[in-house]
Amino acid sequence: MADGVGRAEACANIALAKYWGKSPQGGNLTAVPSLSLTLDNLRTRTEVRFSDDLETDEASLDGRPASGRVLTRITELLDRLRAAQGETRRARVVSFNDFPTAAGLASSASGFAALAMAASQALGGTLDPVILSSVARQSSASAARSLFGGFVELGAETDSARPIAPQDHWDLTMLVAVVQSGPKPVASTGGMVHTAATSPLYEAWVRSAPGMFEAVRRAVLERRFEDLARAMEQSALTMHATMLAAQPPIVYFRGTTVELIDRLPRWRDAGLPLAFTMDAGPNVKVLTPSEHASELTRRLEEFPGVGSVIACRPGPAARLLELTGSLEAARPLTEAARPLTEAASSTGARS
Ligand code: 2P0
Repeated sequence: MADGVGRAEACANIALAKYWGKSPQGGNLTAVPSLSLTLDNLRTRTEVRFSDDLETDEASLDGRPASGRVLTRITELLDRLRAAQGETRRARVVSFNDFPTAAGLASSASGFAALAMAASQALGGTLDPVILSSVARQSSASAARSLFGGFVELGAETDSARPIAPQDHWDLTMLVAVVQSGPKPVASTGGMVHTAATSPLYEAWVRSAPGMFEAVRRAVLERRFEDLARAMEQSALTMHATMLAAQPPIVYFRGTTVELIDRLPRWRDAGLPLAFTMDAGPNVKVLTPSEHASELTRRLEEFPGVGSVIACRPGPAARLLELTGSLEAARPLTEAARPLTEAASSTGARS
């Protein structure tokens, strides 16, 4: 029932096989396929409330009013859903991340996934994750993947993401080593356009990314950690090499980033299984079988220049939240609908 209000929660995801670059077809389709892991510990909660009293959409993100490009992107997503539902009211959006935003992890992926689900619920629209994945993708391609839990792929020039293995497929932990730094120097969208326009390596990236994606995909499905490490590190480093060759170059690395990616293979050679990746920022994300997570966390926390380490396990699909009480305290609807004892003891994948 649409009463003009919706609430949803979505987890961020980190790509194991990277996307970087838009398809020439437009529509924010991606030039290369990507494969991600949804992370349980980096969540966005969003409430959308349509109202006759508003003349424009309003949004507050982590307690601060949104404006400029951020607000425009929110309005554009709402416009697509309004058009589908014949809705004319404007909306008030309240959203917060349950991870430290100062860590530079504020993610458009979890944000637009939660927004798409909450807004669609508020309008009485679809809750089909395949359709919501397409809605979110048009705003931010990585957001398409956050509609689903576990391991998720988004094909090149493909409208929606799809899950390839559930949350409990493989007991891995992703450790986010937060490298202290200022704000992001180049936003992703602009960085991709600039890379495609000026990097002589871009064509080679678009040609080679599908092979790396296939290697990551196979390693995930067969749970072969060494193969996964090789393919995912090559994917991240080839992506960054392509940006480094742009004119002027896009450099997301900081000193600590370089020190870490030099040290990590030595820890691996000494017997600690790990695989690293990096996104459009200086933080290093390190994947490891969960039995090695505490040892690796200790080492990362002691590493000079690492401010903090956030440990994440494979996370669930985006889901609706109870509409009663505060947004912060609202339980996922899937849990609220079940007896408390069952919800508390459940560790399995959710649909
Ligand atoms: C990824 N990244 O596959 C890659 C790897 C960052 C590096 O997708 O322009 O916010 O909104 O579609 O999805 C981050 O870019 O970019 C991203 P848009 P998005 O996760």
